Amino acid sequence: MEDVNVPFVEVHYITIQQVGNVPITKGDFQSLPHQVQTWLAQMIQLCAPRAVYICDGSEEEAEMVTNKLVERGTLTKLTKYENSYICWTDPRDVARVESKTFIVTNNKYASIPHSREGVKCVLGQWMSPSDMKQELDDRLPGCMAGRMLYVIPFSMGPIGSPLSKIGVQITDSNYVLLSMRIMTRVSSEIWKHLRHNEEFVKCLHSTGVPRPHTQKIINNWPCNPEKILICHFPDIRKVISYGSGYGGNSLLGKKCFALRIAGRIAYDEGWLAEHMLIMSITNPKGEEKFIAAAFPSACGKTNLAMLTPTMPGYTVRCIGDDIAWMRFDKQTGELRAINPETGFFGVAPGTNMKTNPNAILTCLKNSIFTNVGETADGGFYWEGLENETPPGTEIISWTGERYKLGEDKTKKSSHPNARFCCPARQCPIIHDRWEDPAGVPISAIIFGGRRPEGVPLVIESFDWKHGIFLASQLKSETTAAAEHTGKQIMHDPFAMRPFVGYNFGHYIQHWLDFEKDPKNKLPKIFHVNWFRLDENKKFLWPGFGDNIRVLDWIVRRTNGEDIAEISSVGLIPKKDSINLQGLIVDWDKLMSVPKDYWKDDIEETLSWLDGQLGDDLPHDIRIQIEQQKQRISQIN
Ligand code: OXD
Ligand code: MN
Repeated sequence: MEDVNVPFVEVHYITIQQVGNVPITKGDFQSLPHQVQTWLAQMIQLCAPRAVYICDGSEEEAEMVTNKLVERGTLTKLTKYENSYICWTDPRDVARVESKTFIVTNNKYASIPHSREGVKCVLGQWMSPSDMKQELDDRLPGCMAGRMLYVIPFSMGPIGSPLSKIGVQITDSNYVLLSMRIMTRVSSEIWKHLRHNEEFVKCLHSTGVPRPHTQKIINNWPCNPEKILICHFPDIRKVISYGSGYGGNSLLGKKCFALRIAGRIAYDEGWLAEHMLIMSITNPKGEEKFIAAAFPSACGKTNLAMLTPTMPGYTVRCIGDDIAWMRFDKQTGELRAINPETGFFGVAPGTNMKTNPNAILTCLKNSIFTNVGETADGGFYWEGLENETPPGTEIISWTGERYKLGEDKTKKSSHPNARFCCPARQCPIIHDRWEDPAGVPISAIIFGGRRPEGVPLVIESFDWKHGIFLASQLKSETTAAAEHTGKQIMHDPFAMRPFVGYNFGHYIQHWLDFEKDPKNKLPKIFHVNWFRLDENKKFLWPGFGDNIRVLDWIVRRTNGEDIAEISSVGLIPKKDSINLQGLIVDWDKLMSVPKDYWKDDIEETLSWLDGQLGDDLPHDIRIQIEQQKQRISQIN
């Protein structure tokens, strides 16, 4: 496809350290790989920054940028910790903006499925190249005027690993640069790994606030909320993001590249890019198993990935908390996974020494906190830290309000989607193989969501196809990670609804197709639900560290133990086959499969999947739905 969004511009080669009339203040433009020079020269002309800074990933660079942001008031040092900073955004820029996120392809149905007439597709949004060109022509020319353009070379996955991919992000936000340094591998080494004409993922990001400003800048956080646009060109491996500085909208290595673009690359190349944590569990006999698990945003992936087991003798280690790139090894048939990221961008509220001590210990240095509260003595604070913070402590909330802890319970210190951003290597339980270029072998894949009603604690799929059906019917209560308001149960198949970069029907078929190669050792697939409520709206399951009990059951199933029985929705644990020592739980309520609930659920699931995917819904999934209907009708 033609490179639609960039009007052809002549590349002015190039006086020393100058592109056109824009000076290069740092780095050697001419030593960059040729394909990078060509793209950069076009983008520099288009965005018209005041100067260009080619990042090398060094500590001096971080120090220089941090000092600048502190001077300007975008970051404030948290004096309680080493090299850590707090940042409050413009309150209009606090979450991923799914409604402004698009996939651009010539063929609409390469991006989104053939939804039935009258149904609004929520599995991706498509825009035509010509419409997107208009949108971008309205935004990009001169969008960095008066600003520095940073060039960030980065690798998703260990630099040089055959499983890794290279990207280059251009941004006019130095907050984004600092965060990218935590979340990805930023280094001038990257240039050496880009061979002659080799493809790289082109990522352009602008906050959309050229100088002189025509709008008031709030909290020293430049953004242009009315004009936010996040667009993906999977055919040409490119992302353009405009108007937002926040998380998944602006750290383009994460959702844009590692899920939407990489998902499409994976489809083309025969592997998987998934919204999954990766962890290992070692049992008291010393046997270790690796698990990948997909949950919608803000459903506790980070907590699960770093779980502190309540059962003695078990060890959990973390490889990643958000994204897994996985491929079946051609020789051994194992499914091998890497975490392409190097940091955690976790939801802060609710995280504490009880729910996730390892996350707290990870972010005590070299971290950036966004939209959390600050204590008067230079610490971070958010809802959930009440029991670890003395009453009366003075808090400055993310909106700048001062109050004393405990005096007024209506005060909120943090935005519900406030985040910590910290280096994975600082995690006390990071696995010593977390950067293994060959990845780790996955024995089980778990899907889960927040399901207050009807859904048992754990279900094992009957087989691969049924597992993919379990993933296709994934639903969850909405959270604050995106712009949705109010609590509603939303479909989120594979926990990928906001993140898939191509036709969702093709995506499901891609998963199904792995069964066709007999060499592939297919992991077992499970569905879990930590969030079932009783009639008094109390959680039936304690969750957090006690989830090890369910993981233990899952691992024992991967070893073939006879501890499962058939239900109409899948295999569920035989009575008391989960170790519940020391817990009081209502097993029957936790595991029950209420006929009426599931009868409605399967009808609703069919109608939703059929409406969304139309004829793109794979035939195998329709068969699974029919089989489930029959099983449910047979419940007494
Ligand atoms: C995230 C998300 O930030 O899923 O990881 O929203
Ligand atoms: Mn996520």
